[in-house]
Amino acid sequence: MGQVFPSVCPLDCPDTCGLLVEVEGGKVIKVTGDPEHPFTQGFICAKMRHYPLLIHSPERILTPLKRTGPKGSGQFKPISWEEALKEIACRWGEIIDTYGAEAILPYSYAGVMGLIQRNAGHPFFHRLGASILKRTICSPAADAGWQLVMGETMGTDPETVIYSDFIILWGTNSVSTNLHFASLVKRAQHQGARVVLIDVYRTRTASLADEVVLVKPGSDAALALGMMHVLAEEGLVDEDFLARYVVGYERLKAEVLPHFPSHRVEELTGVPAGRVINLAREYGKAKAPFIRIGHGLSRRSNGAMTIRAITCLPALVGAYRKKGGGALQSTGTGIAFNLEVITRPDLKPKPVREINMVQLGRALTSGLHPPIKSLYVYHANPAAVTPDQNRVIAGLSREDLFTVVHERFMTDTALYADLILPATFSVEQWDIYRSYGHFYIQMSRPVISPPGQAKSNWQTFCLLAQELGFEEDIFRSTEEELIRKLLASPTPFLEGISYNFLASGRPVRINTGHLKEKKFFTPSGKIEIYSFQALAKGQPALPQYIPLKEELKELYPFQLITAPAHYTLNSNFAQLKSLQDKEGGPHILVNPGDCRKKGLINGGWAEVYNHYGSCFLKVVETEDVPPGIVVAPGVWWLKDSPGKRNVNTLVGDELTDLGEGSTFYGFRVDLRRAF
Ligand SMILES: Nc1nc2c(c(=O)[nH]1)N[C@H]1C(S)=C(S)[C@@H](COP(=O)(O)OP(=O)(O)OC[C@H]3O[C@@H](n4cnc5c(=O)[nH]c(N)nc54)[C@H](O)[C@@H]3O)O[C@H]1N2
Ligand SMILES: Nc1nc2c(c(=O)[nH]1)N[C@H]1C(S)=C(S)[C@@H](COP(=O)(O)OP(=O)(O)OC[C@H]3O[C@@H](n4cnc5c(=O)[nH]c(N)nc54)[C@H](O)[C@@H]3O)O[C@H]1N2
Ligand SMILES: [Mo]
Repeated sequence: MGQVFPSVCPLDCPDTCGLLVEVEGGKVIKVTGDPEHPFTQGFICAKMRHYPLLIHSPERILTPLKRTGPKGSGQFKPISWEEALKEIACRWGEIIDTYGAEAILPYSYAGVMGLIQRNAGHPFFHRLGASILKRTICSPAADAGWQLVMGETMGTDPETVIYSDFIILWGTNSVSTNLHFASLVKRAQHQGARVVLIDVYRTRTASLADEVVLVKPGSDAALALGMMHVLAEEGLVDEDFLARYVVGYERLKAEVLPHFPSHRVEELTGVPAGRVINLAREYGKAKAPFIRIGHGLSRRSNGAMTIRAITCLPALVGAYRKKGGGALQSTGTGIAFNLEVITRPDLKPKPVREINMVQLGRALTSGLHPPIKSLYVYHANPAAVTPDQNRVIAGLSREDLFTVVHERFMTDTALYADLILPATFSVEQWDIYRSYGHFYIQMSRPVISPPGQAKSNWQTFCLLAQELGFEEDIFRSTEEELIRKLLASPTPFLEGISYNFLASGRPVRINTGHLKEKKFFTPSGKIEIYSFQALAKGQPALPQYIPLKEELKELYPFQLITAPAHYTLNSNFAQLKSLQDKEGGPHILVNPGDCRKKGLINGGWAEVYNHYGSCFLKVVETEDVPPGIVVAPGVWWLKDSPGKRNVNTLVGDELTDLGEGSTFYGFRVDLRRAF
């Protein structure tokens, strides 16, 4: 038995699990859940049980590498950190002299979610004056939709769901993507709660639900408005709550809801009128209804509006004043920290341009002024995860683009680097974590030494700052000092939470007591069904149903759902053979009738294509997916995909109605039998 240390899961997942890491002979031999973590309660997902295999993988990059062959060929030679840093400084110096610092673009997202390592590049790139990356790939439309109704109000505490008697999982495959919440939902169910899943196909979470409601993709706002219509017609609203805490209900009732009688909702959503009525009645009559809102349904052209409409439902029935009632899209605990202590926007020499990460391919291949001449990628894998993959790869292939990738593995993105810098794992670095799916924060320290010459994001940016002669103190701070600084700039949420307690590695709940006096953090102090903020943003003042664009229906008859996979997390873990086998490798779920129509064979391969590109996926025939919809779970490595492209070749870089977010779920495809 080795020594056991507390740690935190660094992955981009709402659960942010408390871990126990067993170390023997300088190696992590086992990762389990920390039973003392109040939310994650001692169990972890199948993915993280495989963490030691990744940490000690023979595939890890251990030294800086310099490209010796064509881009993408994977030919590199080891060099020293000194050489690598000198080359970066020299190339950037030339680029800045000719084009200015905005010709340099950082690209990072969610490889590590700790506040220090995740934001480590911000002060550096601000100081450099580089272009700013709009980090919009995941949830900005969902956030914007929530925000119009609820402002800065935090989501309902997920731990209270055990007191709910009626739970809607709306566009969230919790059993795969929010496991610990799913477990609380099960507990509520054992105590008598009814659980309804609203999705576009039968996900793993369907097995947890008492009822599965399948909607036409992108039609959820119509369902939400249809439910509100029933609530209003049948007097199932909480008049007292509406009068005290809500703005705009009367106008919604008069101007919008009459357009959503159940028979029309049936046409729009595919949900039989009777079920719409029943769902609304059950919701309206529940003692404490809870809605868990996923991000998936926001990754569409009408995504923010969809979330906005759903977010109005709890207001009608006064769910927020019932223990166990409410709604959760994200806990919104970001406001607990004064993050600018780390990100340091004040270091910017002047205002700089912003580039949307969803449109990386476009940015690298179209005539921007100045052009992007250098890309610095850290804890992200754009070649695999970003929309419009063909254009992303065309951009990454540019001989004149100086690309640096800070990575742990030879990812699809690293293959296109001029220089690769070796990166660490969470168990080799300091950090402090918050969660978007619960209210605990937790610190983690290194429990093993990094192998080879691997360095953390923060250490690497400090070295780069030194090389470029940046004098600011922050670039001489250690990670531990930064955590102290973050905690020394407290917000009411951190009151009474000391560095010393956190340093023990235990999770602590942020304080939310002070929120009690003021309930809703919107401009009016009330829940805003009618929203002046929306008007100011060019949106309708009241929630509406905005249909998806259907122009290409004739050409491409299938709606493609690029859902998260159960055994991988974005592109993480997808390199492990054991998990590949469990998940089934790159595949697509197709309704049996559609298989017949298209001559596809269960277990055979299909070429899936549209005007963006094509990729090959193994056909899995299943009744779980309705006709006209195909589901391609996971982000598979291009290396492991026939044709060296994955499903993101089929996804365009169009943006959402608000928030400039990705529209991963918004594309149509056709399929043909391949081999
Ligand atoms: N088809 C499809 N595409 C998707 C999605 C989908 O469900 N389907 N999901 C989308 C969503 S929601 C998101 S959030 C994005 C995620 O996009 P990304 O965050 O870019 O995706 P990851 O696959 O997590 O890649 C993270 C990389 O960071 C590396 N890494 C981990 N820790 C560290 C570290 O400490 N330092 C450094 N330097 N590197 C580190 C890992 O090895 C990994 O290669 O993908 C999006 N793309
Ligand atoms: N195992 C695993 N866990 C993960 C991830 C992963 O890749 N794998 N990714 C992590 C990340 S980065 C994120 S952002 C979160 C992902 O969190 P979410 O984006 O909330 O992902 P899901 O929980 O899968 O929710 C997406 C669901 O939306 C459904 N959906 C799509 N379109 C519609 C629609 O129009 N209407 C309705 N009602 N449903 C629709 C999809 O079928 C899918 O089941 O999970 C995190 N956790
Ligand atoms: Mo995400």
